Amino acid sequence: MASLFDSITHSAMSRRRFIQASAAAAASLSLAGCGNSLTTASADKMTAQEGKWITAACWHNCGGRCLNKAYVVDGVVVRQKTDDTHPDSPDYFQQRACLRGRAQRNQVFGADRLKYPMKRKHWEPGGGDKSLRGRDEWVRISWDEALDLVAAELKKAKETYGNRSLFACGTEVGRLLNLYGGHITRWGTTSYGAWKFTPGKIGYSFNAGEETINDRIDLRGCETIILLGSNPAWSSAGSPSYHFLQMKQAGAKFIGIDPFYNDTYALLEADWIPTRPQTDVALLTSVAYTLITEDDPSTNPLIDWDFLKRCTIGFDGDSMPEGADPKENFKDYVLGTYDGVPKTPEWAAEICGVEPNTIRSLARQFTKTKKVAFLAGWASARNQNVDGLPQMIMTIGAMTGHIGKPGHCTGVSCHAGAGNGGDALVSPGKDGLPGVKNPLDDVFNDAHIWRSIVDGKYVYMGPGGQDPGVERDVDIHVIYHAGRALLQTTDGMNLGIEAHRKVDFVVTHAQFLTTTAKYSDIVLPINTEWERVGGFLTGNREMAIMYSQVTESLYEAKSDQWIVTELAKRLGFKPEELYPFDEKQQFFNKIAGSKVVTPDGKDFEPLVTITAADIAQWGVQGTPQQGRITLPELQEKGIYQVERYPGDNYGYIACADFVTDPENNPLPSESGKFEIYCRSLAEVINGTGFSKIKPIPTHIPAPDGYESTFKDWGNKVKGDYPYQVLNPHYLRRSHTVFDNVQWLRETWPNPVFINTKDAESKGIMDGDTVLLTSRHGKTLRRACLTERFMPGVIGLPHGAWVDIDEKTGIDTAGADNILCGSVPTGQGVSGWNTCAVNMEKYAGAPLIPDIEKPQRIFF
Ligand SMILES: Nc1nc2c(c(=O)[nH]1)N[C@H]1C(S)=C(S)[C@@H](COP(=O)(O)OP(=O)(O)OC[C@H]3O[C@@H](n4cnc5c(=O)[nH]c(N)nc54)[C@H](O)[C@@H]3O)O[C@H]1N2
Ligand SMILES: Nc1nc2c(c(=O)[nH]1)N[C@H]1C(S)=C(S)[C@@H](COP(=O)(O)OP(=O)(O)OC[C@H]3O[C@@H](n4cnc5c(=O)[nH]c(N)nc54)[C@H](O)[C@@H]3O)O[C@H]1N2
Ligand code: SF4
Ligand SMILES: [Mo]
Repeated sequence: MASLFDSITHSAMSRRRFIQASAAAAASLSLAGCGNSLTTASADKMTAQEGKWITAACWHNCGGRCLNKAYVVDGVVVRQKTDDTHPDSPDYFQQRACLRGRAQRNQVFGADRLKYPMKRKHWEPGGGDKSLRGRDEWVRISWDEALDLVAAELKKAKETYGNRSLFACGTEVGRLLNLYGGHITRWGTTSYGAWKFTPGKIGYSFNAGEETINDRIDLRGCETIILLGSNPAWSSAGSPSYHFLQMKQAGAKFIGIDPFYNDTYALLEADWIPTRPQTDVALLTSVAYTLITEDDPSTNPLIDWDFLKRCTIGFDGDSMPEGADPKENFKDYVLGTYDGVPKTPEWAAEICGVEPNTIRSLARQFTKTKKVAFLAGWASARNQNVDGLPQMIMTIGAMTGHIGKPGHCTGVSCHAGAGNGGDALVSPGKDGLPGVKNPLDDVFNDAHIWRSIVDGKYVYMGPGGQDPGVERDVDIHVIYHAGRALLQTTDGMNLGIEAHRKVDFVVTHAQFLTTTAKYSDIVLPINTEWERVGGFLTGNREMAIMYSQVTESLYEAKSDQWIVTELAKRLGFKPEELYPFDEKQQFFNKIAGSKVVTPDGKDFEPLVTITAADIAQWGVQGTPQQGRITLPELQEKGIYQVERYPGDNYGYIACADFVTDPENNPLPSESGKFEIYCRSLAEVINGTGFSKIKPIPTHIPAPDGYESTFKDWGNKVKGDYPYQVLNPHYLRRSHTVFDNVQWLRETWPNPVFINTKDAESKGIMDGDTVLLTSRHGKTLRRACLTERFMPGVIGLPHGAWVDIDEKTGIDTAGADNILCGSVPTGQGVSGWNTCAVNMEKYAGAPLIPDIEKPQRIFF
């Protein structure tokens, strides 16, 4: 089989014919179970046949959400298209797919799909030669053998070492292992960084801050939109950039505070304030200094004193909470009244790299006299020691009164909700499955997973990760991956590889030989959403997508639920103990429970009309109901979108109730107000033991931050790792997903972005192979020289599949977490966005472009 796919892959066929051939091969093999009768002629014949358009899932964590339709002929997708369910307009926009989504058929039907269960050649019970994990050969095995082996290993670990020896990640396997007595799992701040826990404490009612900004139609009323670390053009593909363009067309001026002049700023013709990673709190502290020192209520009103008085605590000595030292207020910290260090733009410039005069003019842009939106992405908060950043951002918004009013807001604009705040107007129901509680309370913090496994001890911070840290012993023998790409996407990948080579058994459910699969003993092929019963996807607040099954499961791939059900049987359970009803009934429950906003915008009502005939046709349990759209129509269209227009009932002004009447609408903080001085934040963080912070926002140097690039900060002598690297989320991928898709590899080569001056000083030319070294690991990439990353900052795109050259120990794929170490700070925040590195021209063999690397194809 391998030779068939090799010959297809490496033949001189046109790309279009290759895809058709590869796709047809996949389908014919899956339908026949085996066989190799494919010819390109048969592939061509298929495209001439009649097919039908089916709404196909684009189910990744990609920061967008789009309608993706597949033209299916005999189970093979021969074309794709996107939203044409209604004409496009700025108010009622189409949910248009990005290039990744449009290349989805190239992924699902890729020649590198895992076809059969596989066992590592030198694996034997107990592990065999564990050092071979990640570089062993693979042997095809039957499903029965694979499931028997996995069940036996789980049983052995439980009986010998107890359930605390099982580490697993994935909803379905979690369910199984909970039924089986429990397992250790993970928690983390993932996408949100410091926005995960800080907002709830300082007064924003939503952790993660997603509801802190106004909706897209209101934002068209802004005069100035200040973006801090925000790149919807890359990280919120689909429609958000289109909404930002409407704001620009309505007259908004844009500013981008970022180490990278990204495509969003270019699109919006934003003024660029180049600033170093992890130093935003310092920059914004000096913005506050400028506002305080330049404000004059009669001649130069910059600060909204009324807002500060009504809506905040801790700004000055008069507004401190009871029991707090009045000297610890924010204003006196900024002015240096008691510590003798005024936080002037000159003070900040040394840290953040922004010219003092640029800081002063930035500060003036926040003036209370204009309609300003201050919108931050999450990336700047995915740094070490930035737990105070959301508080600092809120403080600037509060000082200038840009919260809670039309045309004014301050908060998070990121992911699928970029540029469009507010609750979902339409949402699917729940699957109805009863939960299975985990009898164990152990959970590893993301930044600690691999160290916990290697060292045999970890810091337990309570079930919600918010309690004072307590050290616990732990002894992991099994790692089970069935969701997420943990080895690839958590910090400290070299330590992660060590952990994978330590335990007795590693198993992964996978669609391709991903990183977690590669370092496993047993790999179980899973199907994709295109091969399952269907489901819902949500993204921006205005729509929900209902997708359907596109094709049968390819080869021997099965669903996660099928696999854990088979394991449950082998572990002594009845299938219905795990799943009382099947995947189709779960899907139907979501349909029946879907809700849509009522026309007055005040309530929700059922979305879908379901008849007795629908229920009979689906073969499920249910009750007929009246809704907004019939089930067949929803299935046909694949989407329900709420039509919006200026002045409708669906607008959203974040925090408006509180700002209008603070006394009667208290915020969820301790004081009920925005807390510029936040006792609970400091208490929790100082309790974890990872960092020490004050109740007011202050810049705290990070273990892998800018200050760490010096060996002598006072005399400004650079150390062994003089550059900062950051990991922008990249167009080729959704994290790790799509990294293997050839079309996308060809389109986006995944280089390392280096400022031209830095490259010149190291003798690096465009296309040269560059070695990046951090104190945690080494990786190679080809250089792309640019003026769009500020000097001293290197851009290494997030999510490439690690590919270690076992002779040198160097990763050749540009995997970000090879460089980022396992260093939790603050409230267990993963600071994986930035670390300190050295950069040099690589003396070894130059890298070939990713597109020329062989695909990982087996059998
Ligand atoms: N250094 C660094 N690290 C980061 C980041 C960074 O900026 N820098 N960003 C972080 C962020 S914001 C996030 S959200 C995380 C994302 O981290 P992950 O969630 O781990 O990343 P994904 O690549 O989305 O992983 C999804 C995995 O699930 C698999 N999969 C797809 N469908 C199914 C299915 O039906 N069943 C099973 N079992 N598996 C399936 C995919 O093949 C893929 O391997 O990464 C974080 N890591
Ligand atoms: N194509 C693609 N899109 C994605 C994803 C993907 O993997 N690929 N992942 C999705 C997910 S789960 C998430 S969480 C979001 C993440 O989306 P974001 O959190 O917005 O992350 P990024 O896109 O990495 O970075 C956004 C901008 O922040 C800047 N930045 C980085 N660090 C700092 C800093 O310390 N200070 C300042 N001021 N700016 C900084 C970067 O240079 C970049 O311009 O993206 C989502 N969208
Ligand atoms: S933005 Fe996401 S959902 Fe939309 S097409 Fe791209 S990958 Fe798919
Ligand atoms: Mo994320």
